[in-house]
Amino acid sequence: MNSENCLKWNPKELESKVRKVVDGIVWIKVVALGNTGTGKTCLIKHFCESKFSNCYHATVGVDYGFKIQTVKEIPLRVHLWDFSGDSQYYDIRSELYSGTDACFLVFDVTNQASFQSLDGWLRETGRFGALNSVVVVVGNKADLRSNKNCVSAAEARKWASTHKLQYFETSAFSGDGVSKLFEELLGAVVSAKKINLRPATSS
Ligand SMILES: Nc1nc2c(ncn2[C@@H]2O[C@H](COP(=O)(O)OP(=O)(O)OP(=O)(O)O)[C@@H](O)[C@H]2O)c(=O)[nH]1
Ligand SMILES: [Mg+2]
Repeated sequence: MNSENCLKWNPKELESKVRKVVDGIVWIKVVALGNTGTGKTCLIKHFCESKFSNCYHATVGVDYGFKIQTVKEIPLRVHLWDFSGDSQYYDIRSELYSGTDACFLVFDVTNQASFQSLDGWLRETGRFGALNSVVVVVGNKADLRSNKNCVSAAEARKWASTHKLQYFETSAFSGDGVSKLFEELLGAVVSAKKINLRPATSS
């Protein structure tokens, strides 16, 4: 900063400008659940950074990501809690559900066991009070649908509708369906919480 800019720089004015921006941002907590290896981390990485990795590094306990996303003209600071699907981390997960605004339950369309586990994940969601949040079901790895013994979209949709949940199909590999998933999930949170554009506060 040169001396001329330095003279123009007013800390109070700057603070008030920053406060206006920060005050206008609504914090949303989103939790990813589902068996190990279903692609939760990859989906979050794709949403936050538009990246995909073929390497599998199992999440240890919990991971975290965030992204500022504007939904229905409202800037949201989306906090993504990426829970490990491993049962050994149940105690850790149980401590971290509070304040959840939305959950997405992920299964791998090529893995029947991960689909059958959805009942258990839904029960866990209910046990920790997160059923009051927006919950959706995600069939991930749709790019591998040509594999044998896949869970059909019809079967998955039926399970979701039995539980009054919306169903999405995604591929974290190709990115198909990922934006739609997060747009609709966050849109539902905005509607459910009746979030409106906050008027800018005066300094
Ligand atoms: N082909 C394909 N592979 C995927 C997709 N999503 C994830 N994978 C792969 O599946 C493996 C597991 O993905 P992760 O995102 O780490 O799985 P996770 O659900 O976070 O697993 P945990 O952290 O153990 O609970 C990795 O090797 C990914 O590259 C996808 O949509 N298509
Ligand atoms: Mg993970």
